[in-house]
Amino acid sequence: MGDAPTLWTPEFLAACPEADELVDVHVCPPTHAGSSDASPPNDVSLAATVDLAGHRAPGTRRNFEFRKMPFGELVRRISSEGPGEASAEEGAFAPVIAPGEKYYLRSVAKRPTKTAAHLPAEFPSLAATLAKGGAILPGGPRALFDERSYHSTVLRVASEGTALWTHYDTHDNLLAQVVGRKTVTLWPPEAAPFLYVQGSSSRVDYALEDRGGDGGSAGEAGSGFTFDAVRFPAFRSALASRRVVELGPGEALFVPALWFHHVAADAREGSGPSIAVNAFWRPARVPETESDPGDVFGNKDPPASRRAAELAARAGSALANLPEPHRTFYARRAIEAFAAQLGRRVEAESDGEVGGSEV
Ligand SMILES: O=C(O)CCC(=O)C(=O)O
Repeated sequence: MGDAPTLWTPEFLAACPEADELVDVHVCPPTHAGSSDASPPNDVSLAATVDLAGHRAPGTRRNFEFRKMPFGELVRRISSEGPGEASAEEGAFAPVIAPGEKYYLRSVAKRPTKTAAHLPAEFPSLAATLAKGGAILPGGPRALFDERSYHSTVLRVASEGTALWTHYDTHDNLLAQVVGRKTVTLWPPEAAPFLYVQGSSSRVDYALEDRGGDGGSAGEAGSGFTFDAVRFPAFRSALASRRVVELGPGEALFVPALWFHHVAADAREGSGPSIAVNAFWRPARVPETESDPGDVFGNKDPPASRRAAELAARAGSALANLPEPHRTFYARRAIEAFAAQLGRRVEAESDGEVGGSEV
């Protein structure tokens, strides 16, 4: 990681050549940890989690506002004690939403809808300090990936106490922590059936306990985290496969494609901001034709998976006119043929029921 972990002080970052460049920052209202107000279902606006654009549940509103500000201003906001609270002090910034608000930057390219983020292009001076380590940037002597598979390098700047919704990415990822500490919780792809996945995100309100839980819904406490056990009972089955990793400055974690991850910046008072860089690249055995050229965030499912989903929908409608038990009987047969083609077998239901809802 080169000299970055020692060099990237707030003063260094606020005075870097890119300090005047405008960046799009997610600004989240103060969290209402421990609030007794009942939140309507699907309302995540009170959670301590930043629901970055692509990871929100369909039909829910954002729990942040986008605000353009110079990079140097972001650094000064997240580095001051209690961001936004010091607005009365000379030189401090007025809150965007309210005192106690949180900030999160996921850097993007200058033409964000056209190309993926590339740290050496958007933050050349910061990239130069990382380059010596040679593991994170493309072409580095110790890079984990072939340059032809490279997708993007992203700067992540987070206020203390912010967390990202549990999600997967379709690309392999080296998450390099430069400043501050964070906890990454990982689940393997096989845990997907227990994670209530919609799009690329789990809908489970998973929260580390010292971060204020899940806004007052029925949680399962005592193991360092809470989740809503009433809405998400099957999540319990995912717990054994969970891996929890603490990352500190100068440490990096390989997050394989399709592994779900929940990322939480240190929430302890005074722990300060978390700053990380991650490199995404196409996994080695995924052919280039399975990458969507318009996938600037590295999280679009491959074309093959979209075709498979369309064919599955057509298979479903092909059986729609059959009555039960014919529909279930032939659906099961189709599933068995599909599984056999992939070298898998469909397990028989242990209770032996053949009702229409079981397939
Ligand atoms: O470190 C972070 O802030 C988020 C990392 C993340 O979600 C990712 O690398 O996909």
